[in-house]
Amino acid sequence: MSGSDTMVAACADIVEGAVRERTAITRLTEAYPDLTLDDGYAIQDEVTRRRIARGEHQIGAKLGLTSRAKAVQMNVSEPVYGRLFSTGLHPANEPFVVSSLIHPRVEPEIVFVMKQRLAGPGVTTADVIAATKYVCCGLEIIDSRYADFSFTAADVVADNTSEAKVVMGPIMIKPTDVDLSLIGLLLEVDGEQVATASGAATMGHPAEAVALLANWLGARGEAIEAGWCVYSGGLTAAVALNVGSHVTATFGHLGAVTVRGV
Ligand code: OOG
Ligand code: MG
Repeated sequence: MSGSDTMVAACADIVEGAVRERTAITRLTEAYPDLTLDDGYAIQDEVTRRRIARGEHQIGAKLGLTSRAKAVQMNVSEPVYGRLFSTGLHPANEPFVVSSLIHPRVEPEIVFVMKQRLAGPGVTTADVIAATKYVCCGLEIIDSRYADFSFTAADVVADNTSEAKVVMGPIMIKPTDVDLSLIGLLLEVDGEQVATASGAATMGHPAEAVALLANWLGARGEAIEAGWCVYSGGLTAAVALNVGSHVTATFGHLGAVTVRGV
């Protein structure tokens, strides 16, 4: 093992320990101040490799920090990506046990379900739309393993971009049947409006974020695979999920999706 392999394995142990113990940790960049974004992805890859070896299945990917609202809230302006697993699917309408995670937050997203494999370079928004089977709305339940959700881009990438659970909305439509940039969104907590946005909040068009992912993965010899679902990034700042409260995102054309904390 090279020095950096040792570091990657040590950081993967730390991140996995936090998930297992449901206990927040300090940023990896405190112990490893030189940690780069590439190191972060190497750690994410190592944890992914271990999860797959334990029998989990990757079902898709997620973009992070693709909207200004998220970049401002997290104080990280660099878009990033993470991986979604079969174990992360949470059925719509089923109460969510808040104590199963460290400090869950919820954010509204537009979700792409792919019919064709897609890999860069040169993937455009139009290519993404052509390769998409349908789009729906969704809520992502994120859970940073870092105390107070405080991290750098390298830290959050090493932590699989706070991946925990995903909920999919009820209505599937063809991406050519709507202008995804103009889809409106109302986010409510316990019936009170907390934010509004439109699809354009993620990089001007949610498919633009998916194109970015296809180009990133292509550069690494990977791809967005047919059948994957891709969460294109929170359109608003994320909100805390508390016991006894519910978070509802209502989208134009795509219906509404709720998570209720218990
Ligand atoms: C990082 C995950 C960001 C998004 O949609 O922007 C993300 C975090 O905010 O903890 O999933
Ligand atoms: Mg997200």
